[in-house]
Amino acid sequence: MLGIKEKLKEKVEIQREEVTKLLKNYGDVKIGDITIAQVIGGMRGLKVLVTDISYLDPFEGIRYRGYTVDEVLEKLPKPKGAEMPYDEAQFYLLMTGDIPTEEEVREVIDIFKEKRKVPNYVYRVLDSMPREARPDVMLAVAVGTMQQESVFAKAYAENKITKQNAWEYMFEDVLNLLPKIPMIAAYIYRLKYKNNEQIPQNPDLDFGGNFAYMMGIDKPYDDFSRLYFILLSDHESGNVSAHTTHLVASAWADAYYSLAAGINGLSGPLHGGATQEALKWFQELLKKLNKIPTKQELEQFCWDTLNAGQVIPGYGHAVLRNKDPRFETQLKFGEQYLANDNLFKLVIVAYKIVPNILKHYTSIKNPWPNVDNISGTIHSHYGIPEDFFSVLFDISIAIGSLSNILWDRALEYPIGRPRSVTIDQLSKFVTNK
Ligand code: CMX
Repeated sequence: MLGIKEKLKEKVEIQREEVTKLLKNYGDVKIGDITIAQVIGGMRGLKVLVTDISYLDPFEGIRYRGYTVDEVLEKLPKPKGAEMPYDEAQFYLLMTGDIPTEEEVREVIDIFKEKRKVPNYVYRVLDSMPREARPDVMLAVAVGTMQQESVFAKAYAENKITKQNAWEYMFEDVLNLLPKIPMIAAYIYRLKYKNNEQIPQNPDLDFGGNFAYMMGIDKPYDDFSRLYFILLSDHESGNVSAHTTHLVASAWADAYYSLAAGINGLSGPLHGGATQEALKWFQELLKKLNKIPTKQELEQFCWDTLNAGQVIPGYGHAVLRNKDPRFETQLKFGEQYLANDNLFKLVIVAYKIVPNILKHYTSIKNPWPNVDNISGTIHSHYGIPEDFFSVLFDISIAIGSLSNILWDRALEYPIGRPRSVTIDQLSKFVTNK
């Protein structure tokens, strides 16, 4: 068996040749045009990034290295007795493009276990932060604090890095950093919400299983953690957090700086915060009626939201034009384990009614529930407070973003630096037409 590093070495050589060929022979081939609406509209729809880690098909949904959500859940190896695959297997898939064998995933699990011990100074920093600090701020601070561990930064300072070997140092940083993220996240959770009563790690457990264990939440939360971290691991590299991580890394910042930036990028209410908004909407509805609403009552609540000039959170998508398989998969989990939860019942009732209203009375392009529609309901079922949701999302994006920046280094992608225009220049462009 080739170890993950050797396998990557082989793949990096092949992909480098491909990129060199494309640049040398076809560098001036046009793949699209830019409109004023796209420039002003957050580059929506513009294909200006390259990544092989995942691809978001507007109709099929996300494909991780070419595999659909269902294929990933079916093909990746699972811990004994578990229903969901190892997150380590998803990491292997995103990194190498291959579904790992049991033996291959075992290597990653062993490496992760060996590297997951968090330096003591990180705990001291976290302990000294105000208890009011948001948990995702604490996570970003912890990751930034560990930057001094960066093998890449040290090698750079010692003039050891070349364009050719840069990815190998990045790889070491990724392997050192990723297994620590759920450990730190669970520590922050217990520090903030459980009176700092910490639960030591369980050396027998995997990435997701150990996270659930350290959080102190019983089965099947271990399986939900594994599932959630896989589903949210990557959604192309254009979303704010993945894009931020990539951009910061493009200036040859190490994995610690880059991921800390990505964690900050996730914090906004329009991105990582949407899970909270969707949960709040369902909670308000339940509180108002104190029961599962009838069709008419739910329709009225939708109208109240729309008439107040607000969007209905948890519906719609900037790219997807069909049902989100990440919603559907969590729905199946909920049907199995949350059937008696009133909020979950509400998610199901709303699924049958809200898309019809949005389709007929707004200009929404995709009326179906998105991934954030349901995640918050499941998190809250397991007692997790709303302001911790973005930390759960951060653990997931660490898997995808770190895989992305490893490949950015391996394929020697240059620093990101788009140009800007002024409004005046745009106006002149139109009058000159
Ligand atoms: N409720 C009501 N109206 C909505 C709507 C919703 N959930 N989603 C879109 N619309 C409206 C838009 O406001 C827009 O109206 P105007 O034409 O009057 O400006 C119109 O429908 C067209 O919007 P769109 O092109 O379909 O959607 P966008 O690409 O502009 O925005 C998104 C996408 C997700 C920001 C938007 O659907 C939204 O605000 N949804 C609610 C918040 C949410 O659930 N966010 C999580 C996104 C999940 C993810 O990114 O993964």
